[in-house]
Amino acid sequence: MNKNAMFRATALALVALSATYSIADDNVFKIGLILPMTGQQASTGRQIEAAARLYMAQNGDTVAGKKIQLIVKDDTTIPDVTKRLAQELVVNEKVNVLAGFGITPSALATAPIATQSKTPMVVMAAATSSITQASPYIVRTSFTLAQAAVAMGDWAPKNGIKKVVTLVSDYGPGIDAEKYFIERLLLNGGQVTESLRVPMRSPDFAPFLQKVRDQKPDALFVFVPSGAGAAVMKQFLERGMDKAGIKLIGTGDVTDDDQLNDMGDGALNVVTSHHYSAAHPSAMNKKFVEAFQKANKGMRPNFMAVGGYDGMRVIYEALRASKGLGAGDGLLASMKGQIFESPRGPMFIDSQTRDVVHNIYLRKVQRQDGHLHNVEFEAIKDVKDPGKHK
Ligand code: VNL
Repeated sequence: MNKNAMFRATALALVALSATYSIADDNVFKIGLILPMTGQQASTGRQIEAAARLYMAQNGDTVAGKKIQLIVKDDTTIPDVTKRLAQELVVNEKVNVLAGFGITPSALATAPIATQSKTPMVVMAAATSSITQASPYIVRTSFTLAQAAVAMGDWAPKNGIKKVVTLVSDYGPGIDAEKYFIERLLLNGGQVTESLRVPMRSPDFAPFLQKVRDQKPDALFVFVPSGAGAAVMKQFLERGMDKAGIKLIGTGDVTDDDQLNDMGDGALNVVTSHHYSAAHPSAMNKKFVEAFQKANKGMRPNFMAVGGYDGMRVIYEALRASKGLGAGDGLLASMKGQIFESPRGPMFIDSQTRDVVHNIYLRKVQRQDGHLHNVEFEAIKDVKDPGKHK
């Protein structure tokens, strides 16, 4: 081999080596963000990715001397795919944190991987109470259906709604919403005449709504996951349920800010309970909404976006507090107990449960500056997940 060829061979070998080493580069901190970017819950992935990128654009991509690398993977809304991607991210990419998780089954499928690999797992969307108990490495920045549903179970009977039919998506969060809403409604002297469950995949609400119409309750309480609310609203109005005197109530998933403005005047005055509204009147939220819309062709952030934005905050500050030591247990310890202002209002991560504690608001759909918004009119402060004490 002549000198030149030898030099080239060495250089090539060095390139190959550095490619291998870059995977375990101590100066890089990797966040594996697994989201439904396609499939039924694609809007959730779109919102969370946009929020994570906004957080990075606003706060820089270097923390405690480490370069933050965001690796986004599409689980196509299929839990087995979420699990496989998490495994690959942990084993091949050596990610420091797993994050995202659009639906409960995806979060539950991944929990054992977080436990085995001691990788903190930040749940930014999924909202069944039991998720945080599936691994001691899980921290949640979204919300729980139990938190939101209890607030509605208190509000409705005090506001003339006594006889209710419930209609929920037939899986974890829907079953939590049903259970906690009913328990509270009954306690307050209300009555549930029927509890309906619709399949989570490709639901057809029409036959269920017909049944509700015939029963003429004071209200229909609904939980459907983010992205399905517009279909419920459309069929509710098409069947003239509102004209028959039946009110639509629910957790804020049904008047999702991602879709609300296109639902039309039929959505006016619908009351829901939730932790986030794009119309939340704080300076921080106004700034957040404006920056989010500017970076995303006018897209309005919804509660998923806020779960993603706050999840990034929890990760950044944990890395800062653990002085750049991005290893599992230290990072996890610095996630617990974080207390800060979110665009949703004040929030903290309960050190014991690793779950989010925040305000739940009662909101009514109204027109503000020409757009439909969930306008908050009452706040219940510092709500812990009621699902933890059962
Ligand atoms: C879940 C809960 C998903 C609430 C949602 O939208 C939601 C879940 C995708 O835990 O699967 O709005």
